[in-house]
Amino acid sequence: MTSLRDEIADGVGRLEQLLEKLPDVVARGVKDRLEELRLLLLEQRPARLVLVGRRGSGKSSLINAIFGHPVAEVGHEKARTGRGRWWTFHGGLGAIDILDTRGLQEGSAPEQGDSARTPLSSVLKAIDEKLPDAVVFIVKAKEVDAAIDADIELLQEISHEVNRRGRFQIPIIGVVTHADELEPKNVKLHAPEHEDARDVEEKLERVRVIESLLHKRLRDSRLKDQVVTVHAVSSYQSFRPDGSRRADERWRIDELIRFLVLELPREARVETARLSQVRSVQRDIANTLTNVVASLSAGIAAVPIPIADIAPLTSLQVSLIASISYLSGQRFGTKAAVEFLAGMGLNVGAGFVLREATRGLLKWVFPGAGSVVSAAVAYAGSYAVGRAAMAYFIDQVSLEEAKSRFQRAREEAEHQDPTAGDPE
Ligand SMILES: Nc1nc2c(ncn2[C@@H]2O[C@H](COP(=O)(O)OP(=O)(O)O)[C@@H](O)[C@H]2O)c(=O)[nH]1
Ligand SMILES: [Mg+2]
Repeated sequence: MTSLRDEIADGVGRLEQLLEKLPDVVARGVKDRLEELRLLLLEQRPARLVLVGRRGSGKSSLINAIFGHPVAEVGHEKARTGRGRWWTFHGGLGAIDILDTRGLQEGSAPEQGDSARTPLSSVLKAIDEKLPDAVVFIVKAKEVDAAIDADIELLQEISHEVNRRGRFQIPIIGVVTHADELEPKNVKLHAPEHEDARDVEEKLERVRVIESLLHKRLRDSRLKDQVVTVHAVSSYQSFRPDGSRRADERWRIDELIRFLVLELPREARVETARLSQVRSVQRDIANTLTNVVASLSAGIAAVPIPIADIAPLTSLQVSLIASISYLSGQRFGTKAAVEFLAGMGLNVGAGFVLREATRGLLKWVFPGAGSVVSAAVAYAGSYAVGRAAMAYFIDQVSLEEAKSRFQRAREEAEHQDPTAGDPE
């Protein structure tokens, strides 16, 4: 049995073949979009992050804050062996690969010897194995003005080695943790509605000062062109022994995830947006997917192809639905997508068969289409399918509402000609 992913790969492959027949100028734009889609949908992998931060700075807590549930052990561990190797953290919805540099900044020796000669060389070995996507530099709010020179030095070394191997400037994201512990200490940043507004403002001002201090330190280093942002957070969550959450004092983690996902290569975006369960981030990615598929559809239809050849286009739309459902946390290509299609008025069998869905979708999205589908209609159809799927899976509106969003989106999009240049 072929998986839905195989079918998507097959669909993308068939589109590529179709493009072979087209003049280069026409095909180029479409090819770029197809490549983007391939990276987003077919080459998915976990994000690879290097975490640089001292013991107790909040590395494990930050990982848990991103997942929203405990995946990494928080607490007082001794520096132990394993420095300089990749760890995969699995949540219910996805994974992140972390290169732990723990031990490099710390005095205490690891419990067991490391085969590599120096601590840094073990990190370099790990980098040879897999190139990281981004470096996350973690500093406790109250330690920003303490001696972080050595940490920045280490950051420079790691980044230099990554740059040399990958010939790209690895993005660096500075994270100030424990922002909640700044004065006035008892003012809750995660629940400011119960606080005196002046107290909150005073605390926020301190947060901004610390952020710009760290930013300045990084800007003054050789890393200045690689620093994407410095972002203060609180990662604090508390879990009961049974794993249920006792306290959630996370603050500005959503925004951090947004910065992070934007810096990731396309292959790692869907996975990370999915596991984070941050809707705004999922919406961003779903939007990108929808726009790519919509312009791809327009590009394909702009080349007059007979209606019989429109199948790759509808299979693209089914892929879009399945992918948005996956992004939202559903299992890939299962019941949820079928329910959606059925709810939209499509008769799909119990088993999710892409070709069957494709045939149904054809009639639904292009009712009464003549011998060709125009670029504008193709664009609007795909755009509306994406919109409806987003509304249903990410914003969790009813099927009824998703249906009316589909109609509205299609009407909206039909009035824009996707192939037209700028209006005069
Ligand atoms: N108040 C507060 N405590 C935090 C925060 N991040 C981590 N902690 C606490 O700091 C301690 C060390 O955190 P941990 O994640 O184990 O640090 P690691 O050694 O860098 O992995 C733990 O007691 C965490 O609960 C934060 O943002 N705010
Ligand atoms: Mg830890």
